[in-house]
Amino acid sequence: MTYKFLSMKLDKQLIQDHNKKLHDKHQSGFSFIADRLTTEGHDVERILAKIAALQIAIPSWALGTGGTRFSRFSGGGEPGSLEEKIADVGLLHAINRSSGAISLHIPWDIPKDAKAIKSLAKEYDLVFDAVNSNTFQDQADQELSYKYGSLSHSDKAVRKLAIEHNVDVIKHGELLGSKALTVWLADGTCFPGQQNFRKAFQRTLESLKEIYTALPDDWQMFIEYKPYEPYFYSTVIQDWGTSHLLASKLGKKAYCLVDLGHHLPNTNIEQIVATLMMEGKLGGFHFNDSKYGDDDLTVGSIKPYQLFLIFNELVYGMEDPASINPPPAWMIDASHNVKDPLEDLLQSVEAIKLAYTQALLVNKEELEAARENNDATQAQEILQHAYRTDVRPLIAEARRRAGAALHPITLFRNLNVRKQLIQERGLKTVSTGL
Ligand SMILES: [Mn+2]
Repeated sequence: MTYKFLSMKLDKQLIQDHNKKLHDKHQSGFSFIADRLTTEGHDVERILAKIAALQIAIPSWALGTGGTRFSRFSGGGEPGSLEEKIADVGLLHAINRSSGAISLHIPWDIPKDAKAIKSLAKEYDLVFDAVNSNTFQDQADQELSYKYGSLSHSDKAVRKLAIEHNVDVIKHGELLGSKALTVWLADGTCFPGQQNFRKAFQRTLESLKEIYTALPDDWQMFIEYKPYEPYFYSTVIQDWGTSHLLASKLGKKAYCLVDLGHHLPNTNIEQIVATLMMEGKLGGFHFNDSKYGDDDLTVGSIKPYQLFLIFNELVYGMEDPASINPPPAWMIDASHNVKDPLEDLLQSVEAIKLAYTQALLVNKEELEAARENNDATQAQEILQHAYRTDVRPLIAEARRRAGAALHPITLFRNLNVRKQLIQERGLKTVSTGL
């Protein structure tokens, strides 16, 4: 049985069989929570529809085993081509019906035949999310180096190369139906005095302006920020303020992108989200989790309460009728060094949906009243009442209705997917780009 055949078959038979086995147990759990929420005044059908509608893009680089600065341990059966990466995301989407988009990294995933790749993705019911440029490493045939920066480089010729690369990425994205370019700039310095901060910013702005000019009218540009790494003294776009400054100067198609791992320890990310949405400048979101830095761990594995608080602001921003913020683009941006990447991604999507659903349960009117009365105790009670609700049966029910699996990880394991992938692709594999 080939992998593709297996994936195509999942919808119709294997998932139904899996769901049938779990039906009774699921039904009693779902009835319990549905009754409770109805008693509390929630519209359960409305919540289920919202859960089902939330789609989270999977990046093409998250399907293989990642590594650290020291080592990389291949997990086997990793996708060696763009076609195989699409098949992997297709499988995830068939299992959870929540990962209906793939985000490509250029030049790791340049389609040889864009039309064929687009129709392959369509077979799996996938669309193409934001395309990502890469000026953080030199390509084999590259004459000039990004060692001392790309869009901010002191040499105009290097900046030109980086600009042309980004324009090229937009062209690849257009052929696939993408509508956004994500720019994550690694540019920065390792030592005090190495760079003129102002000049670096201004050069970056000038470079981004040229890229922005090449951006189609119905596209968005997402500007990601990060305080350190790969350079350890400064980065050109170090924080949301710098990202916002650039996005504001560029124009209405430019937005900030928040990556959860790109903050210094204990940063109040939910407050950043609130401010950016208030200004209509939150374009995209990269999910992961961390304990120390940009650890790229499974979403919700370390700080699920923080994720909930962030979603509380996201939901507030999305449901506010006066909001001027467009619907943000959701993507997982994580690395998998220990777990099976596909299992890790299923867990991450689940964690995002849990936090989202819990945020939907927050009683906004009561919370606002508590705030107006400066009642900190009551505000905490309201938030944690939602956070401590076990919403897993709601998410499972939304999946079931969408034709997906009640318990994705169990199904993934019962199908022996990884064993099959290893048989098909080999044990010692390295996913392209990793
Ligand atoms: Mn990111």
